[in-house]
Amino acid sequence: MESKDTGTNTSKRPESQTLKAARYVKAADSILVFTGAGISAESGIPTFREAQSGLWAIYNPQELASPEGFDQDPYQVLSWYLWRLKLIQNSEPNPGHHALVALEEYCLSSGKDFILITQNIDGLHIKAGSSQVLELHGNIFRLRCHSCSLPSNLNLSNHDLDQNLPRCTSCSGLLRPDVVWFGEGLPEENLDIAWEKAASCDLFFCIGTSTLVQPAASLPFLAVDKGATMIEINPETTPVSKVAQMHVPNLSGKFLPEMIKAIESQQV
Ligand code: BJW
Ligand code: ZN
Repeated sequence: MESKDTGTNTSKRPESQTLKAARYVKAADSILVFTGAGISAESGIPTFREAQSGLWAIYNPQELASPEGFDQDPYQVLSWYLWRLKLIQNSEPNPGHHALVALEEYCLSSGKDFILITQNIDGLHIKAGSSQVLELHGNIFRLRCHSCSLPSNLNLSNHDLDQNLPRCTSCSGLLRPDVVWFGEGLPEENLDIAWEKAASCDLFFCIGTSTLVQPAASLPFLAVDKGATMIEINPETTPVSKVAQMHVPNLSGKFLPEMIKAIESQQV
């Protein structure tokens, strides 16, 4: 059985994690990249569960990210999303996002299957230029009706919430961000594709996610059960660390560009 690489092995001249990951990429036929809030942290967007800096350390998820919270105080929820939307609009993709664009280009030009599945709602993968992106928790730039689900083309950042709350043109219901809150189902078609890709990939990158939120958190475990190699990139350990062939205890914006350099330099 292959030994596990935790990034802390200091024995004689171990192969660097960068080269090892690059080798895994070259050997794979089908690569799935799964990202969470950590990949956008270096763009200045707060994560959720990190002590001190995570959003849930300051804000109550039941009040701000649940249908019940919205029903109780839609102004408060929309104001919070407007604040986050403005933060995201003023953010740029970081070297981690850009490296994943390069990884996609490398995979597609070498005939490998590639998909990027993200839990993030910030759209930064697409802004960076990734094209095979599946958003599991929606997108903060879209609004939809909380009553009839009709998509709206109204832009929340142009709306003055103190004047009135945005409403559906069809049923007059309140508009809300098109994101997945606690207790809500994920977009079914995307989830189906995600299950299928996780079950069939041979290399799975789990990047910047605590893997605590279901059902998305089951994807890496499904992939490992079906025989995929798991590379986790996260400064902290998570439930996935135990089943990963490699846990890279580094920032994604540092490690991923180095890995791409190794792939492109033909060192491996
Ligand atoms: C770095 C880094 C750097 C930092 N580089 N790394 C089974 C068991 C238990 C509970 C449940 C269950 N099934 C369902 C539930 C309930 C619930 C759930 O999972 N709760 C748990 C928290 C206990 N799940 C749900 O409610 C889901 N719905 C559902 O299942 O409904 C059932 C249903 C089915 C059919 C019909 C109807 C209903 C929905 C979950 C929706 C989650 N929504 C949110 C908010 C989205 C909108 C918004 O952004 O406002 O999604 S919550 C939040 O968590 C957000 C994220 O996408 C998600 C995951 O967070 P993520 O990305 O992992 O972030 P963090 O902060 O947790 O971790 C960041 C990591 O990055 C850390 O590890 C850092 O170390 C690392 N990091 N800097 C690399 N530079
Ligand atoms: Zn409506």
